Amino acid sequence: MPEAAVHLGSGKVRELYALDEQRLLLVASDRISTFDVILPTEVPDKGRVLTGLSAFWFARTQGIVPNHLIALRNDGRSLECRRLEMLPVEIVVRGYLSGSGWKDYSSTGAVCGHVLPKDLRESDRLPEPIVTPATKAQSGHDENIDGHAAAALVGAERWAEVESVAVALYRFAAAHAEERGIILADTKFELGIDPDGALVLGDEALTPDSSRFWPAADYAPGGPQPSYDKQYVRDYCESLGWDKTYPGPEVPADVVAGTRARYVEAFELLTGIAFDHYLADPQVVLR
Ligand code: Q0Z
Repeated sequence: MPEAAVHLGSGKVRELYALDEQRLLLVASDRISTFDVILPTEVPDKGRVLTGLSAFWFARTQGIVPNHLIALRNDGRSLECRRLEMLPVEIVVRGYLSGSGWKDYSSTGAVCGHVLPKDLRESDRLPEPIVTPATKAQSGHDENIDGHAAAALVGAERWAEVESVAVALYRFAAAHAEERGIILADTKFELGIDPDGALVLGDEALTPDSSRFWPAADYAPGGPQPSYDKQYVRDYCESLGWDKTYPGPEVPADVVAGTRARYVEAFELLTGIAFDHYLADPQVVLR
């Protein structure tokens, strides 16, 4: 008899279980967060969209770097994964200047030690993608560090490998997305080491929760861009004058439906697979 899954921890919108010594189960819920607060209202199938996208990318990037995926469960929201020794840094690759990258550039002209051209605007495309590591701070908010600090944490040789793998993953996914009308502005990877000492891509990959996806048709540098998936929820919450502290507001059905439609649209554009087809047979994303 297989033993029961042991709950190891909760992320904002995901749960982590141990299946045995070597395997984990990552389960994506339908919870949604905005302005770093989990809302009391769920977005139906959001967890399936994220899990399906992660599995899709894992299947297509194996030639760049091996990943932790063992199996996609037929609930469409759970991934069986190999247990890794996770690196103590998050690897963000940025092709555009947004979020904390824009903030740091505005005040210093550089992001994580990458000195950038002088005249960039918010959301501008960068001359080349940059790797901007961050440490997983206790406070919850990640702290950007430079490549030297990252190399000190994981070793110089390993860091060089991480940087080259991360840029290759970003270039592959950004080119794929651009052909489908979506800008991949930036994305966060979490990598780990397997028992043989090999670098392995873990966690979720290239989802709307770990990335900034922008609709290419509306791209207008010089200010912040609307988010592909969460913009309805953000706009609704802003319209309430909510102070962005717990508890967040309930979200009305039309805003939930619009948000769900955006997640589904992102899934369909990026994968080329009808979401109903995924629900009927999740394994389609692996083929
Ligand atoms: C991922 C996280 C979540 C809470 C640990 N393959 C792996 N090996 C070892 N550790 C992890 C992984 Cl993916 C690992 N997290 C992030 C995910 C809920 C925290 F679903 N933590």
